[in-house]
Amino acid sequence: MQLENGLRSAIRSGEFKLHYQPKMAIDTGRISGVEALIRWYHPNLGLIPPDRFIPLAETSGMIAEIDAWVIREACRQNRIWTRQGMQPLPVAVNISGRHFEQGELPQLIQSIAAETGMDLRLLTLEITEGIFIRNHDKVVAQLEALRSLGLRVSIDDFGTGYSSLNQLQRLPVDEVKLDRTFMKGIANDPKKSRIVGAIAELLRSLQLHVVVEGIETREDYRYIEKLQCEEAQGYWLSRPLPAEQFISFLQTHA
Ligand code: G
Ligand code: G
Ligand code: MN
Ligand code: NA
Repeated sequence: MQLENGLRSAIRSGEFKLHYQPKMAIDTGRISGVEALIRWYHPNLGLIPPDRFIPLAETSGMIAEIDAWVIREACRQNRIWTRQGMQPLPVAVNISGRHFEQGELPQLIQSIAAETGMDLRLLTLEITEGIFIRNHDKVVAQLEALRSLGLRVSIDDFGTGYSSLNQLQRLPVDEVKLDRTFMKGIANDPKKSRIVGAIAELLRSLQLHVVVEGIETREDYRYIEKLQCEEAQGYWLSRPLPAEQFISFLQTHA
């Protein structure tokens, strides 16, 4: 309850911050994009991770407001970086299934783009497989409306939920992020690595862009480098960083 009350004032009080985790293009080794991840700096409790407050925000009706803040902040930051002379960098944000179902995203994003000047071709929305269980037609229609704005849609945590590869073929999405549980210990587990290889190949045959998450070690990277995937993300490259540190990371990596 206390946390819930705090959540209500957190946006107004400026207690949320975005951290940024880079993604790397596997063919060139260059930084190809970034995922924005929310953090809550609570005045008394300190840093609260999203796992602890996003579910609460979903059940207490605050998730739409938080997601809107995240999208706006990510776009705002993206514009700042571009104005500072950085190469335009694609940015991905996580959208809660609860919020997605409310159906207001296309309008919201259009107004944020108008307000911030964001080029929507640089924006990716990460959604999870769960949203496809209910209201399939409505979900598909909304995805099409979103993609017609120029942005990209990605299925996050792929492989942990309910969508089958068969279903995936009918969904208007651009990208799939292979869940990090597939990567855990991959370098020492031939069976696991064959499974990941086969899934990546299938996704590829559906013309989907594949991101592998949870690359924690050089050995993990060595392994997935050989697969037919486009991008890698994980602690091996970098943890999620505050905006200022992210810029330094980019400068040293380039
Ligand atoms: O960043 P971290 O590993 O702590 O994220 C934990 C979970 O919280 C992940 O599933 C991630 O997708 C989710 N998450 C992180 N940032 C956001 C956000 O801005 N909005 C939503 N809806 N979920 C987020
Ligand atoms: O569900 P989603 O993919 O949005 O969650 C992203 C979260 O995963 C980030 O908040 C980040 O903290 C976490 N993460 C990113 N890279 C790694 C990694 O290499 N290993 C582990 N265990 N977690 C990671
Ligand atoms: Mn994500
Ligand atoms: Na994920």
